[in-house]
Amino acid sequence: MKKAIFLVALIASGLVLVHFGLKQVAAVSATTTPAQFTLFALFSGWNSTLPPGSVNPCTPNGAGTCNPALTEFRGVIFFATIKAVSGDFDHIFALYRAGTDPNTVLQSDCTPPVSNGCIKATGCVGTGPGCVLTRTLSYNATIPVEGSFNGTGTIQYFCTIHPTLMHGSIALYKDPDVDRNHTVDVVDLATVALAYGSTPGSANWNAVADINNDGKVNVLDLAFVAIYYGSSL
Ligand SMILES: [Cu+2]
Repeated sequence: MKKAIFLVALIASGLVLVHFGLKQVAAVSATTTPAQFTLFALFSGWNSTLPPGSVNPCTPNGAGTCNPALTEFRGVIFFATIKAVSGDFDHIFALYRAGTDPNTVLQSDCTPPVSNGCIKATGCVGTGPGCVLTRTLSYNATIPVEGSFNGTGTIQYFCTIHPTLMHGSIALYKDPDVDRNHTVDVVDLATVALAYGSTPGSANWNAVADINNDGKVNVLDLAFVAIYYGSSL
């Protein structure tokens, strides 16, 4: 009985946190839709609201309208839709491993066999030769690595033609749909709640409940499941 009350309290606290506490995490969910996102290709930065053709960088970098910081989940295939913007230049969207220096990014990195951290790229978006107005690209992330507990995974995205201005990051969490039944539901919330407070070695440790992969199941993990509660993934 005590345990049941504890679980309900935990779930309630997670839901309350979503509304009042973890604005930062909530903001991420508000500007991105995990499993799919659309980026508009502008020289001044992905999703920039500056006029097409502007050569000044957008600000603030990482916001929803300037190289947005995105969130995706390990094992959940995401689909990127890349759209050309009339009046801007031609661009190529590419995913890269974390830590790639933008100054070294080249179109040729993504020509098989890929090199310099390139994972995969689209063809050209734009109106130039060989370009089209819309491209799509899908990816199934395998990080964070099982058993690593060194935080979320990260991959980067670039325009390989203009990598210093058109450059953002995607944070990769474990799937808040813990049981992978394609809905974040009460079972997922309860699974995280049961592992609450645990670290590797604890009797109630459950690695899949450590959504942000920091080696402890705490309010951040619970809140993450609560944020995506009811979502189909
Ligand atoms: Cu570009």
